[in-house]
Amino acid sequence: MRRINGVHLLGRLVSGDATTTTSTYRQLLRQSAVLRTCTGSNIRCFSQVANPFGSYDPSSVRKVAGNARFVSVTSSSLAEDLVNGSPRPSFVPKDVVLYQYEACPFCNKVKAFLDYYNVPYKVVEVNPIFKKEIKWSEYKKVPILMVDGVQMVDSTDIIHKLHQRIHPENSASNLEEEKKWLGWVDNHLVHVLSPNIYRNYKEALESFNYITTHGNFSFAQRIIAKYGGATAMYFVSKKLKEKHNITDERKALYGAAETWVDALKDRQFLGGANPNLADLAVFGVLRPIRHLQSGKDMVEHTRVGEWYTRMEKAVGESARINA
Ligand SMILES: N[C@@H](CCC(=O)N[C@@H](CS)C(=O)NCC(=O)O)C(=O)O
Repeated sequence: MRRINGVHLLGRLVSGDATTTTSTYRQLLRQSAVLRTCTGSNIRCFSQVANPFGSYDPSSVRKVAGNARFVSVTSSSLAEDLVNGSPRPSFVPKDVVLYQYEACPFCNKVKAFLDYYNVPYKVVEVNPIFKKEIKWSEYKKVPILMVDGVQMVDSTDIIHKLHQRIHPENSASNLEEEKKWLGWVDNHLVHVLSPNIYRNYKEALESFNYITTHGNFSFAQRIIAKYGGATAMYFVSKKLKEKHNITDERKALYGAAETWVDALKDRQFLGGANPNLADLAVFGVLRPIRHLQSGKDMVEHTRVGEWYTRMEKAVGESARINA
């Protein structure tokens, strides 16, 4: 993780080269992670919590208060309130832990959000066979995001709630378009992926090679999962094709990519000059397949590549803080 120097950050703000308040906020969050002292995960398990952001530690907040003040001078769009007389950004979590499968599209949606906003997070890779890492939770899927000890589930819900915390001033604005495309990601785009990445045995093996080398598997599980999983998913993907009325999987993938580019209507991002939640969701779910054969084909045969490259730049480095 690149460490942001406070003087450098101030210089950029004073010179007006803060790019966007969002990117400045992203830097502050990273810096706060470097400075924070509380490292215990202190897990409290709530599957349904009305206000998942109820707690914070003012002592850790005060450490970034100086930088937060610069933000308040530069922009009033970042919500702040006072902690013992010091302004603070409204969302400075101390401890964020993502329980995930590395190749899971929903988990990658959450990671795209955390990376874009530079919310530092630790990752716990869940073993998909035994799932002992999430035994403590009643929720049996991933992603699960723990924010200062409070559980959040469901990728779209997670990014919505986090976004509200970061941009409370936007919560009442008209986000119909963003909502529509977030729904499209969950109801259409993700269903096109499996038939593509397991399209034939060669691609199914390529996918499982990726899944098992990046996932949490013992040596024996890795071998069994790679060949057993590839074979099983090759057949399962045929069923999925039928279930989602897909006749030609590549055509469906290219169609989805083109539909997305059309939705951009010549804008840099669906969000305009900067990505919105739908941009982050589409990017997140496509990221695990980008370097598989299906992703390469998609970029080669559609217009999605330019937007994807812009997104890579916008999202930037991973904000993950454990190896
Ligand atoms: N709607 C959920 C879907 C999450 C989901 O289906 N995750 C899959 C992994 S990609 C899962 O955990 N499946 C259950 C399992 O692996 O046992 C979300 O958006 O987070």
